[in-house]
Amino acid sequence: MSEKSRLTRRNFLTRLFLAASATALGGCQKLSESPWFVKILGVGEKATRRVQRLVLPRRAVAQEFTEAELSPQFRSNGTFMPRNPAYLAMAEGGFAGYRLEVGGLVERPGTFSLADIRALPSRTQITRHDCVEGWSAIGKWKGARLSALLEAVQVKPAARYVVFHCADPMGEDGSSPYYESIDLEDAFHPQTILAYELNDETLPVKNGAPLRLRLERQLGYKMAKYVMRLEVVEDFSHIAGGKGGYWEDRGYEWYAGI
Ligand SMILES: Nc1nc2c(c(=O)[nH]1)N[C@H]1C(S)=C(S)[C@@H](COP(=O)(O)O)O[C@H]1N2
Ligand SMILES: [Mo]
Repeated sequence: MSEKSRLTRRNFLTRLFLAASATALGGCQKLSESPWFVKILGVGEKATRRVQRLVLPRRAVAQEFTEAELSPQFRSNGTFMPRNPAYLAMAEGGFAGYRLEVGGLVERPGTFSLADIRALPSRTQITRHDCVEGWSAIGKWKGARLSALLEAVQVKPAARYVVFHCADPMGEDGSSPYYESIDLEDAFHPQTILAYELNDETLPVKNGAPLRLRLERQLGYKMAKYVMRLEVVEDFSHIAGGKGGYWEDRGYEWYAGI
């Protein structure tokens, strides 16, 4: 989705909210919590998020499409082959040695093979991916529900975010691995999956093999590819640049709602 249409949608949501606040939502509980009405006028990322969460039901799902609407190809963006010898060796071996590490604020930290992940409750969804660079593609994804994995490891009460650590070193000198983070509300959303299939085939390396995040109500850069480790945290300010993601550390918004 282009910057312009995103802004238009943002304006649309703001207007929709303002209209709703004058009428249907007049008696809403949330409105009686008041002064945030003022914050909406601050039209920052937080305002967008509040408007989106208010206008759309909290658990709203992103639009899903039919097989007929699939893009002929799902392009690759950003890393298409991680410059990481350990990753490349694992890819050579068909990812037999792959283990997803799950740790941080969980009762039962552990590692999961691809077989373990495929054994978790799954979801298949045909959705549109929107990159901030202005291209979109519709793809069919199958993966383990992140909620099922988080239930298996038992998130501790202090937990607020899930951080995804990836195999691809970024930057000229490869010193900054790609990473991302989402809050628990998005982590437990039914369309949030750790995908291992794209268009009915094993996820290709160019799209993040063996496991990548799909999170359908945010922009493409949130959808970490080559996920190696999940870290459940209360706060991400101590990680890398402290802004919650590789691109966030370089100025992108942390909440990239669409
Ligand atoms: N690890 C990792 N994840 C990543 C990226 C990346 O370079 N490395 N690029 C992001 C961006 S900007 C987009 S648009 C999507 C692209 O996913 P695709 O390659 O399957 O099209 O992955 C996102 N996740
Ligand atoms: Mo992107």
